[in-house]
Amino acid sequence: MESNVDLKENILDLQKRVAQLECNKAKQDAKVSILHNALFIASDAYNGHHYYLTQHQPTSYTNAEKVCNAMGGYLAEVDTVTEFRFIQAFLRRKIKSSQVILLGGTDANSEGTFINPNSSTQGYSEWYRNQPDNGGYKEHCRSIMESLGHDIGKYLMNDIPCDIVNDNFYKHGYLCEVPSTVDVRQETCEF
Ligand SMILES: [Ca+2]
Ligand SMILES: [Ca+2]
Repeated sequence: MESNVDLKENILDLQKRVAQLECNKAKQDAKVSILHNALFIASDAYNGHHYYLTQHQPTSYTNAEKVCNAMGGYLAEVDTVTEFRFIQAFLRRKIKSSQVILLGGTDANSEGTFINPNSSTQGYSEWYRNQPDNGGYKEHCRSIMESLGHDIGKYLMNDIPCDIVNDNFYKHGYLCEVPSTVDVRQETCEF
């Protein structure tokens, strides 16, 4: 049987270890917060959600979706014209004209009918003239960008390939939508 002295030492030892773990966690949280802020630009709140823009190339719709899911949200889905105006205003301040930002929604199941996977609805769409055009018969994902041609200066939708890659001119990023109640920096821990 352990003496009271041994027990007291054990308790003190455990308290010290807990303090160390708490200190380590605080340091890790600070690092995660710095990295997150370096990768994502947060919008103001809109209708109980925040939007997180990254100009980090997603490589594919599926990968971008996974990152948004890990943050506790999904690729941004436009449900109403008011939401679209909010997103347009946010991107107008944050992206350059050669940047293409992936949104949620594909027409992979039925050509020409874009469905937002989180809401399972078509939501609200505002396409560029002659879009969606399913260019090369392979454009099944929804994006938003500033037009360089007709409708110049607008930020409207265009369908693009889902396995998007940067080229000499266009640089890709994506937009996540996360409920404001979620702490996006804590969502990657699962127990
Ligand atoms: Ca298509
Ligand atoms: Ca297109």
